[in-house]
Amino acid sequence: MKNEYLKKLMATVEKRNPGEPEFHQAVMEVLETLEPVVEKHPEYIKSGVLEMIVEPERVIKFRVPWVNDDGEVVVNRGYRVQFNSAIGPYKGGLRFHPSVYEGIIKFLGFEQIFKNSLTTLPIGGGKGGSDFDPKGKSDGEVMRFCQSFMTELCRHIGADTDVPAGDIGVGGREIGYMFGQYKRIRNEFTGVLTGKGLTYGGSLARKEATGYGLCYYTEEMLKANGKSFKGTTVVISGSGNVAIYACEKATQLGGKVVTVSDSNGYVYDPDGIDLNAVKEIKEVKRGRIKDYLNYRPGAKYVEGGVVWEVKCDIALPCATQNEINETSAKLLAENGCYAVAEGANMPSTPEAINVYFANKMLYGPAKAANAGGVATSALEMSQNSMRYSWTFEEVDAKLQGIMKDIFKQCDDASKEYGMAGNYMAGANIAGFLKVANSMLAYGVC
Ligand code: NDP
Ligand code: 2IT
Repeated sequence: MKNEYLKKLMATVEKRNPGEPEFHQAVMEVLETLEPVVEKHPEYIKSGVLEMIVEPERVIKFRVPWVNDDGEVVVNRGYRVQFNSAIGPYKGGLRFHPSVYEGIIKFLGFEQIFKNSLTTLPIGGGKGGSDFDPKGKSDGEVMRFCQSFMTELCRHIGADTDVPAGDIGVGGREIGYMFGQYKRIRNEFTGVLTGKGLTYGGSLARKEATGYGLCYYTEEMLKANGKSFKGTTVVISGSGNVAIYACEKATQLGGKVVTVSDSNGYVYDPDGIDLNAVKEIKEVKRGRIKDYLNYRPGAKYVEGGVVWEVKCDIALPCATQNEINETSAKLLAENGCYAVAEGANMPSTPEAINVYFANKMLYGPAKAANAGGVATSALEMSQNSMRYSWTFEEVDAKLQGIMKDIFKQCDDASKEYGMAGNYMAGANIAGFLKVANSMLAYGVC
């Protein structure tokens, strides 16, 4: 980064948010790519928009006490970062994972601002969660935790204020418990959460949306570069919500997915992943991916390995942040992988991204490529406001249109600022401009 103003701003962010490397990483990437924008438009500096955009509007941090099955009191910590409401109510998921701390929620909330802006829909940026670990907990324990979490969170959110959803560790079961508690305390039935069950206001295709959207975006990116999913070998990490539906759509589009993983290891199935087996292991039994061998004894399980060592054409990281480092990125490049598109948030380290560009790989950044989930959440909000629901086909068609539009925004912005093909810069710039122009209209606030 050469621009003196941006360098100083970055130093302030680091000083003001000590011990939060993921947040620094997310801000650094955006500020670096905004360099040509602020040079062409000094009004974003003079108005203080950049200084305001890196500071959350509000950070809420709270105690979450609950009782486990042994009758012991357990205390977790809850968070909601209401980052930016310039273009709509705060919107973003809740993550329940032991690694959650303020820096993780801030990085996710910051990225959400630009992602949500790219969706073309009126949603601001927010994120929340807890260091609670749902793994190995009974349904009763998860319910008591979710109820306690919502007992505090409910005073800060609302259908026109802040609308949480799922993320790692938060799926349909958790959303159900939280929605039930919100409804009970506030005595109102509104679209305050998305990702709800279909019998109580959920949208068809929300469950599939992030993974499907990722593949629609990737197909657009491939098409713009004379390629497609057809006949390719695809490597996917993770085996949760995003990974499962990315696997389903990539297969439907003609790719062969050969891996899925969890935090213990990965499976390699040269005949193509049997998705019904993965769905049963993960969505029904909440088991480990190692159990895949019970369904397909011919597959290989690699304990502690990373999927990036498997030869592929296309890589879709769908697990967690910084899961592809420089070494893994080099492995991908050496093995002939020519496209990486991110289902997870910030799965590539800055060094890995440099490897993609150095090897002229196509790179679909998270903010754009995984925006289909939150976009469909916004469609759920619309349906809740109308007290109406669209068919699966209607929602899926809207999702496809949105992902096409997002790719076009990335492509156009990258060309306008002289970085054709750098969709990361394009996503950051296009996402920023809509929010920044709204903030300019509001003045200092
Ligand atoms: P899930 O909880 O459904 O699945 C998460 C998957 O990633 C699991 O397979 C999990 O393995 C693995 N994983 C999680 N943390 C780690 C870790 N530290 N190391 C290795 N593996 C890990 O979450 P989602 O599928 O919803 O989310 C996956 C990613 O996609 C996240 O980055 C999330 O922020 C992002 N995302 C999600 C959206 C959504 O709509 N759900 C929308 C946009 C982005 P294990 O079971 O062993 O923990
Ligand atoms: O990272 C994300 O975009 C999500 N976890 C989905 C957020 C949402 O509000 O649907």
